[in-house]
Amino acid sequence: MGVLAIKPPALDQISLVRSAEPGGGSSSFPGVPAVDLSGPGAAAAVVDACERFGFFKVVNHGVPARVVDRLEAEAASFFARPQAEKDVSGPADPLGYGSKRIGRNGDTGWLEYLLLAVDHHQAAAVSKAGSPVPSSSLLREAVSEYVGAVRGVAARVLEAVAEGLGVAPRDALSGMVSGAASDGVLRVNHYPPCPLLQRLPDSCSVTGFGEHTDPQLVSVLRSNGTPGLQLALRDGRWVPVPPDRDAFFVIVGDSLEVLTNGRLKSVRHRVVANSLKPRVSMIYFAGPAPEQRIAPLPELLGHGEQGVYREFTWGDYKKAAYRSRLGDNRLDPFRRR
Ligand code: GA4
Repeated sequence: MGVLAIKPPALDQISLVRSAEPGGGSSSFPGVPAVDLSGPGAAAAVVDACERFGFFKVVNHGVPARVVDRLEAEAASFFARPQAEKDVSGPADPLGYGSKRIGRNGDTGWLEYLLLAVDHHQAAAVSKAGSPVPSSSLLREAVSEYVGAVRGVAARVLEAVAEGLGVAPRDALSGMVSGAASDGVLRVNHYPPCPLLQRLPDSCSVTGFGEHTDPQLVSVLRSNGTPGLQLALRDGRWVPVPPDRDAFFVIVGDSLEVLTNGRLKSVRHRVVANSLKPRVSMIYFAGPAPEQRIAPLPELLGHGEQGVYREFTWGDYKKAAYRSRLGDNRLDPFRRR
């Protein structure tokens, strides 16, 4: 507990984490696989990366840089506004503007964020007073344009997964997240610099966003050039993910694990604070319609074989997720014993 004894008061409530070993800490981690979705062998490469790490990055994705830069710039100007103005869009319960608190059950991190529902009819949240969130129409337009593009990346990734696993039709997975009733969410995170970090020992970091898995099928993350994202390898070791402003990082979520009967596994990941530079990330969470059954695809079950998990609907899983703590293993209660 020596570390906690020197914890500066401004970090009250925010937990510290043991730093990942520099440079990946492991000679057995070859680095984050990069996949060109339009290149030959993309489907096999996607499945291989998802099986080994639950994580990879998409390069040559075809999303114009101006679409990404526009959202990044609009988000930066939102987060630069006075606190009282931002608070009008909060608290995030579950959608809207949030600061330091994550979810409903006491999780905290060194960040502020916007969480927006991005279904096909709206690209925003609505405040308690009934006004659109965010209030800036420029930011709302930037969100719509960005989501329109990144939704396509998620669909192409899921098509590649289906193809790579030999599942038909091609849109067996992508169709779940592209329907009019699908439950897409966009999260825009701002991790301000945390200068207090310099007073902590090197072996220690401040939690930006605590370790967790994502409940949806896949998440598509883009960040600025500031490091902080880390992922847990299958053996439990944490490795830093070098930022790449030009790529999209894909994260396998719990629902895809169930749909593939555990062949692809969701991956624990977290963000640690940076002492000097702000980190901005935007993550699109590809979720299905609330009524969607989440159960193994028939091709992935042997004759008479039962799924590793009991089936559920996305709506039920989401409800259970909101009752959990960030770091909980949300799939465990559904595992057949
Ligand atoms: C993790 C993935 C997404 O960021 C998110 C998060 C959600 C929230 O911030 O409201 C949750 C978390 C996430 C899972 C458990 C619950 C709900 C915070 C939390 C403690 C938007 C999502 O869909 O699930």
